[in-house]
Amino acid sequence: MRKTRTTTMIAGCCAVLALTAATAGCGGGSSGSGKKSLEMITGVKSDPFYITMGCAAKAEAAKRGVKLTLNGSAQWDVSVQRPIIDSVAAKHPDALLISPVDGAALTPSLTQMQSAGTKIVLVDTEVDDKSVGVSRISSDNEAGGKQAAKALAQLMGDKGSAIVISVKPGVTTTDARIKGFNEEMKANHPGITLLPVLYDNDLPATAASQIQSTLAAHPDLGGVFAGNTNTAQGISTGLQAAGKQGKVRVAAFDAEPDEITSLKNGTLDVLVAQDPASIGTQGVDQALDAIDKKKVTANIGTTMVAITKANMDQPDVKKYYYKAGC
Ligand code: T6T
Repeated sequence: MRKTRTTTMIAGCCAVLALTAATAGCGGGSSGSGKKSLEMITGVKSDPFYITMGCAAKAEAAKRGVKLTLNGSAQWDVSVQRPIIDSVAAKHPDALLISPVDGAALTPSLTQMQSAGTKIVLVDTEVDDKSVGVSRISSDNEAGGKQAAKALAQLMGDKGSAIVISVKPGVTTTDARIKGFNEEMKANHPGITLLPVLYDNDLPATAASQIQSTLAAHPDLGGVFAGNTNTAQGISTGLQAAGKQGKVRVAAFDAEPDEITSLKNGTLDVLVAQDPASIGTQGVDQALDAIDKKKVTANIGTTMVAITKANMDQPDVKKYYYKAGC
């Protein structure tokens, strides 16, 4: 079923995307009796987005009187996440909340868990096979990419060249951001030339060297879209090393502490912040509803906010800052 969305925009680049989406869906349940066991596997355990999501999920599980065990990969890599899935599968949990690091490679492992009775809830990223998972909870990443393009084009005066640097192909969230960004630029900003997308494997050092080599090849570079936290960190470092901070405009996804610092010092211009806490909280609730054979919501879209220097101190914006710990 299609998501239903309402979008409320505020003028200028301080737009708030209030994307709420929900569709009714039906999900089964496994046991329903006794102490429920929930497991969570996030994309990268040191990533403040996933730390914020995990903290909220733990709090919701405690409030609901269930045990939630947090797991996560050391880096964004299928070969690292797959063994974690397999070790969690061996525990036969009632439910697994997972951010798969690839849209296809991990599907067999998840299908096997689901067939064995574990309820799968996809939080943030998802897999391409729509038969996997009783609920999918994430930002509307395509809309977020579109918002980033609008803000960057405005900052660039709708002219010059821009580049997207992101994680790696096959990450459903960042791929959707790039899609939304490119479609907006192509449809409404013909004065901006898009350079080929670069991928940094979620490594800030790679993004830093990529932005410096891009500047060397394109001295007129006017704008950058950073697809996530680590990419934004690397771009910020690279621009400062090249003495271009504040000269090349940057729109970035996420709002982890280093990005907030870079927004303050003018190296980054706009942050499209997500609501990972809401994703984590709703993930627990959907998992428990599925276990208890209650109705679940198949697709849930959470809100995002565009943060700039102008609005970053507002309380209703600060609540979107990601945490580095619980
Ligand atoms: O942007 C988030 C998340 O939504 C994405 O799927 C992967 O990267 C982050 O965790 C930030 O590093």
